[in-house]
Parts: sequence; structure tokens; C-alpha cells
Amino acid sequence: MKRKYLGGAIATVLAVSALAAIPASADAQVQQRSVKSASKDGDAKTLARTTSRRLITSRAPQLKIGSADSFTAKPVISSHGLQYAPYTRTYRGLPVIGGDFVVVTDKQGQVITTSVAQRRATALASITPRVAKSTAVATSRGQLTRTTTTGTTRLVVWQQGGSHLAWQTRVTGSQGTAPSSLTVYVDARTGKLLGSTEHVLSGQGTGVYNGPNPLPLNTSLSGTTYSLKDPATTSRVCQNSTGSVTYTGSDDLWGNGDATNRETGCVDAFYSTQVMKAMLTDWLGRSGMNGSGTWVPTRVGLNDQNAYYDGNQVQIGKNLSGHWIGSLDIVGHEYGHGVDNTTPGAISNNGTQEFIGDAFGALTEAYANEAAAYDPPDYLVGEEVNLVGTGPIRNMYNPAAVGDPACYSSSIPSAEVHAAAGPGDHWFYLVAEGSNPSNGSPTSPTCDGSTISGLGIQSAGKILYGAMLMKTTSSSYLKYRTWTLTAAKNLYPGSCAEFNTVKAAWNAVSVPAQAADPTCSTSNNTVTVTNPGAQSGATGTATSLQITATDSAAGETLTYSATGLPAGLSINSSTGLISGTPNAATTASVTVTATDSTGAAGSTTFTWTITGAGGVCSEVTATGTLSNGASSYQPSTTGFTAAAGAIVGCLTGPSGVDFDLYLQRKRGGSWSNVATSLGATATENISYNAASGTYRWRVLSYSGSGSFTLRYDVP
Ligand SMILES: [Ca+2]
Ligand SMILES: [Ca+2]
Ligand SMILES: [Ca+2]
Ligand SMILES: [Ca+2]
Ligand SMILES: [Zn+2]
Repeated sequence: MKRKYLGGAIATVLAVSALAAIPASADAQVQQRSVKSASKDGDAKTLARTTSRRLITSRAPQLKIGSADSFTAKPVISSHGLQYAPYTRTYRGLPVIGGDFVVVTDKQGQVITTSVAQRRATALASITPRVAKSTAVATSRGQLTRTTTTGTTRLVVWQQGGSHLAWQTRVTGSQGTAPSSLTVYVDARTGKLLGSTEHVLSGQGTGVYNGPNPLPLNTSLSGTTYSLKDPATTSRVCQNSTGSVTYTGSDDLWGNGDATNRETGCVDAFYSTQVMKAMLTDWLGRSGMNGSGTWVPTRVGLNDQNAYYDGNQVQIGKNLSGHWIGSLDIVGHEYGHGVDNTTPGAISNNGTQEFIGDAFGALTEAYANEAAAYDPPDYLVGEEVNLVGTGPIRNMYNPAAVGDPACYSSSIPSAEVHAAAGPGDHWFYLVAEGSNPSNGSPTSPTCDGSTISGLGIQSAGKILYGAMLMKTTSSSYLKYRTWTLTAAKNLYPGSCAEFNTVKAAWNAVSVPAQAADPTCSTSNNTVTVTNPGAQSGATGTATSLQITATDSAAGETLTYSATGLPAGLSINSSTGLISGTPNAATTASVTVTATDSTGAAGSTTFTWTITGAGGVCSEVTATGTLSNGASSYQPSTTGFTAAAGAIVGCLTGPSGVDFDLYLQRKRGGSWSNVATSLGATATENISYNAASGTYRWRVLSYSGSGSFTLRYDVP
């Protein structure tokens, strides 16, 4: 890659000085926008940008803003409901290498976390170099055994631990027999080498046999000429390495089954990017290799037992039998470097770059999910063809099987980059499949003897990708531990199962806990049910009431229940809608409860008065108070006279007590019960088809005390 951040993005520069004033209205404006529904990605991205600017202008301490910093916003990335706003930094106009950060926000623009490369503010006594540019260029060229191209040299700040004024130079050539392209940093005050970044990321491939044939390929037709070019994504092509020419033909039939034929090699490689494109969209919510739909060309014909991504292309080489090696896992691996390079912080550092590639290879192979006769998912890298005569070149569930370390140690960051993939590959497998899978996948011995249950490869990929969107140039296994834990927490709100698995898997590969690691707890959720106020209705008239509730944890599913509802009404447990037709007059005390999936619950209580439509329980209202076990006679012990017809009574009382209702008739000087309602609560209803005579109500406290209301109709 010759230039950073090519194309697409319209960068905005935001300068900050110690005197920067925050507009008085800024907070109010953010607040106002936050309460608006931001259902579209665009709104959420705008809110993320606004929030990030506010963090910068308020000089939030976690951003480590120095006295002369400016910031450049890169495009906000939306994924799984979260927004990732990356920024790069300059100091007194010089790019700060290691000054980048990412602000993560939710859909409402609230900050969820920040990921900052540097640990202290940038500060330099002087930005005048003491070492000549030509001296620095010579030192940079000396990092390669043969340098064919030297790019432009510029002054930057190398921010790692402390701040160093540095000359940055891109040199391209070879390191021994391997292609190499380095960005080299030389201290501009002392002439010492500060560090370098490799841009050619080589993997080793395997032979390529996707199936069943014929493989469906998304090709283009122009005039009468077909080409191996995705019509929907014209940057996704497969070319002959010689001349970098996209394969074309007069028919839409490709390859001849000969594994040494380059066009056949392109069939497998082009099919592999086609599968990967779908995997990125469906599983990770990412558009194409670079996140905005763009790929770099695949070129088949590299004359080496190798494949590589260099920022501009993916070159596919061959095995010892001359078979081109564009298998799902090799192609997925190389374009995984492309995803890594085009997410914040660029290529992963300190021994983590190759495990990222392997994870994307495994994800691509898993998404294709081919039958055993072809290239089934297996968490091996390069198993299909014997590249150099030793079988697969990496084994994610048992790295030691191919001689790679399975466990992290302090020597990993400086180990050979492919061997350094061992602990990360092992971690990815444990998160995806676990240590003792029950689905037939292989066991994966842990470094600490622990047992882990997997989350499935789709969740493992989602969490790893979420971490990559928080990546900064300070990436390492230690940082990936913190970032994946943060991602698991953010992507599965209200649940700690994913977080706990990610944590257990890092422990299982000996990556130690970090001070910056988040913690996960579901016990602090609060659920709030909005009180709808007193309600009223009438018997025989359908009614409905929507209950609303909020949860402090995002993404939770609420379940509703209710007690004390007027007879005839019920609540929908998933929507919170109360509906139905009341069939008895009452004054009910209704309590609605909402519970989330972690068990957190909230409730509210309100009264709901149902009056008798057409006179039911509406003529006479009597009230009284009962102590436990006592009776009250209404309207008095001597009762009332009634004509023949329906005597209807509706009793209500406090919740938690059991009052019962009796209708008594006087005959021959004594009273006897003619109707009773003896339910378990204080709500009782009687409708009695009476002969003319003398009647009275008896209200009995079966248990509990309190006041009651008795409404009744007399014919
Ligand atoms: Ca053809
Ligand atoms: Ca396979
Ligand atoms: Ca494989
Ligand atoms: Ca009762
Ligand atoms: Zn690689």
C-alpha cells in the first residue's frame, strides 16, 4: 500500500487547542439528538461523529490529548448495532504513529467504550531533526537484503512508550528470497532504528478442490465477452499473474479440471472470494474486503510455494506438484489480511497478524460448508493439498501437531509470525467449538486443563471482528484479550455467557488478564414499567391498554405479566398489550410486571374501574371496613325489598385479602343464603334471578382486613 486511506473517505480535520471552547449549546444539541429515534445507520453514524467530536473538544482524559494535537476522522463503521468512529492524530502537524483511537457508540450516540493506542500525551521538546534525511533513508534501505523501490520520506512522531521525532520511509524489495515492503521509522534525533511494519503478508497455501462441479461463479458479460469479474463488485476479479490480466472467454465456462492450469486455479480462487464476500455480509455485516464493497484483485501464477496479500493484490502460488493453491482457507487467510489492513489500526501487530488471517480462512471454509469429498470445514490451514510435503501447515485446535506453540508466552510477540499464530488460532477454536466438542469436531487440549464450551464459529467471528473494529496500532495478544472481551460484552448485551467463554478461552491459551479488561455482570439491570394512570371501562365493551417498559441493558427481551386484572381482560406476555372485554363491574388494583432475560424485573400498580354497562352494579354503592373474620351487612341488617328479577352485586376490596359475598333472603323471620361468591380474593360477583321479597348482602372477611366497595342493582 503506497498511501494510507486511499479513496472514498472525505476526511474532516478537527483541531484542538488548550483554549478550545465548547459551544454552550453543544451538550444540549447532542442530548436532543440522542432522544430522537436513530433507526437508520446514517443517523447513528452522525450521532457517533457528534459524540466523538464532543469527546475531543471536551479533551476527554482517555484520549490523551496533548497541547498541540489535531485529529482526522475516518469513516464511521456500523456493525451489529454499534458504531465505530476511528481517528488519527497529528502533533504540531506531524502524523503521530501510534496516536490513533476508536470511539464506540450505541445507536443513540452514547459512548460505550474508547480504544486508544497511546498511554500518555504526545510531547516533543523540538520537531527539528538532527539526523539528515539521507542518513535515515540509508538506514531504512538497510532493513532489506535488496531494495528495489524507495518511497518518499517524511517526518512523523513515533509514539510508543514515549514520543520520538522520526523519519518514516517505505522501502520495497526482498528479504532473502521473500518479497518484502517495509515502512521503517528512524529516530530523527539519534539515528536509531525505532521500528518497522511489514506490508507483504505471506501465507502458505494448499491445493484447491471445491465442489461439487460445476461451481456457480458470478461472472460479467460485456458485449460477447465473459470475464472472471463480479458484476456487482467489479474490483473482485481473478487474473493471470503474468500481465495482471483478468481472465476472459467467449463462453461462461471456466477451467478444465487440470490443477496446474491457471484459469482452473482462478476458478477455485474466484469461488473462494465469492464465498468470503457472502460470509462477510451474512456473518460479520461487512461489505467486501475493505468494508465499503471493494476488493483487491486475485492473481494466480506466483512462481513460489506461497501466497500473499500486499495491500494491492493477492498473489496465489503453487504446491510442489505445480497445483495452484487458491483454496477456501488460503484465499480467506490472505483476504483476512485485507480486512485487517482496512480496519482501524491496520495490520495487527506483535505476533497477531497471522491468527487473524487463519480465523478468516476458517470462517470462509465454514461458510462454504462443503461435503467431505471436497473441502469440508476443519480448522486446518492448507490441508487439501500437500504444499511442501508435510500436510496442513497450521492446526488451530492443536497447534503443536505442526510444531507451533499452543500457549501464549512472553516470547510470542517476537516469534516468527506464522508460528506466533498458534495461541490465537487455539483461542479462536476454543471460542468457536470448545475444548471437547460434542458435534464430532476434534478436542482441543487447553494449556490450563480447563474445559470450555464453544459459542459456534459465527459468534467467534462476530466477536473477533468486533475487536478488530476497536483495533489500534498498539495491537497485541494482550490487547486482543481486552478488545474481544469488550466486543463480547457490547455485542451480547444483558448476557455474560459469551464474555465468559471468551475470557475462559484466553485463560486456556495462557494470555494473562489485563488491567484494561472489562468485567461482565447482569445483576445491575433495572427494568422500569411506565405507570399508565387510572383506567376506566364498562362491562361488555372491548378495551385495550398498551403497557410500556424500559430496560437499562440494551437489547433485552421483556416478558410481561399482570395480577388483579378486571375479569375478561388479559395481558400479552410478549407485547405488553392488555385487551379483552370486561364482564364484571369492579374497581381493580392491577399490578403489571416486566421481566428481562436476566431475571431483572420492574412493576407498576394502577386502578382500573369497570362500571356496569346498562345498569349492572351501578345503582347502589355501599362501602365499609372489615377486620379479620368480621362480617358486614348491606345496606343494613334489615336488608332491602326487591321485585322479581336479577339482583346483581359486585364486591371489591384490597389486594391480598379474601373477602366473600353472600346474598341472603328473609323467610319466616330468619335469613338464609340464596347465592354466594367465595373466590380467593376480595373480588366477588353475584347475579341472582330473584323472586320478589326481602334480601340483604353479607360481606365476610375470610382472611385479612380493610375497606370494601359493594355496588349492586335491585330489580
Ligand atoms: Ca471458457
Ligand atoms: Ca478443508
Ligand atoms: Ca482448512
Ligand atoms: Ca373471596
Ligand atoms: Zn498470512
